[in-house]
Amino acid sequence: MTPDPLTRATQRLVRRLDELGRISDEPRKLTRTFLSPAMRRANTLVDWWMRSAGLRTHVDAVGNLIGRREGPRPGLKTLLLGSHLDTVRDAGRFDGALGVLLPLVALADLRRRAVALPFAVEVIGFSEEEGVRFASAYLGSKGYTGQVRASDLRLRDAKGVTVREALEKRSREGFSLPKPAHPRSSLLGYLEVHIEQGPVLEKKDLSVGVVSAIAGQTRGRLTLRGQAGHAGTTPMALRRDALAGASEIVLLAEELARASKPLVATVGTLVISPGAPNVIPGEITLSLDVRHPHDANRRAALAKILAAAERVARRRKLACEWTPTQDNGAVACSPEMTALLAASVRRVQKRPAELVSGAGHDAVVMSAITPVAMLFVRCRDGLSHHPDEFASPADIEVALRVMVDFIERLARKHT
Ligand code: HGY
Ligand code: MN
Ligand code: MN
Repeated sequence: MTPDPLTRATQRLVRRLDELGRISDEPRKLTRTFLSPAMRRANTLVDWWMRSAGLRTHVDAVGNLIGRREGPRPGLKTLLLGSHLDTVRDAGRFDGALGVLLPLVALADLRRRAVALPFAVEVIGFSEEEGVRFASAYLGSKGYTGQVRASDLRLRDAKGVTVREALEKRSREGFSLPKPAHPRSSLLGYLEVHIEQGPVLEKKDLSVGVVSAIAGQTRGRLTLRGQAGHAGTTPMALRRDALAGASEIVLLAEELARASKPLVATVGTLVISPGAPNVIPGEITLSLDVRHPHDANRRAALAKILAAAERVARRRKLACEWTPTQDNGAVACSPEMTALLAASVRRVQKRPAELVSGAGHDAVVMSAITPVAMLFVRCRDGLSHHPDEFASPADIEVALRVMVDFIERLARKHT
């Protein structure tokens, strides 16, 4: 018995996720960062898949890969689908990639069945969402929506290269701040499919759920400056050890977040200078990531953490400097689009589910130019930002069926 076309499409999609998941800047682990060689190779592969789904493709000024299928006549609105192609370090193969590749097989199925869509469709593979290289997320979708600021262009990576230099290097005709890809009036909305990266759908034993809102997040760098010195000859009482101070602050941030659910606070990177076993650390830069569904709570928590850091620094005679690199308010998904998506979930999965996203997504940035909706897909143990990240073919097939149903439902609404 020949398998159902969407079951076959899911098998193709899973093979493509595996193939894309092998394109990395690092051996034996998946890492693809902004404008890297692996990102260029990933764009080349996904470009081919976009074109084989009948889309016309181009890469924009900030490296986003865009595939477009025009509507039956000029002047029709555009439905935007997509997610990001960059990854964190030692990543899983579903975060971002699923939301770029799944729409391609959905559009291929609609084309196979000659389903007429009374709108254009654009699938976007954003070039940078994770904020790994420049510690500030969403450079891809900010470029697509005309929200890149001059301050973004001044951010420097670990080698001291600025965003502007990185962008100018890739485009022969120089770089200017990109305008929005589309005016708000020309857009129907943006739908992003993404793994949940959390435990809720697994607990409810559901394949998919719709997202009601995306938590706000603040990221930045906290630099502590003390005094480097000889590990063997400097008495403990005379030390101004920046790493010891930073360690206190990491635990204070964790303690405060544990006491203020659903606040989360994370120190993900620590740069130690001079960084030798027999030298007292003179300078530390730690990254701080603070998130909460309500902006006032996030801002209050950040202020508390920074005040505690100041107290530790004063007691240890350290200089303390905070440099914010990102600040995004919480975003509510479009009730209209989400209701339409929930109707598709009910038809395919029979049981709806609605959840808040603790993770940030390109939908946060896209909400500035158009209504947004998100479909979450169950991932094993809620694990993500880890090579063992996994979404099952059965759950991916449910998400594919929901997306196809959603697009047809939207088409009927606009016919
Ligand atoms: O960090 C995040 O929330 C997302 O995975 N970029
Ligand atoms: Mn991620
Ligand atoms: Mn993601």
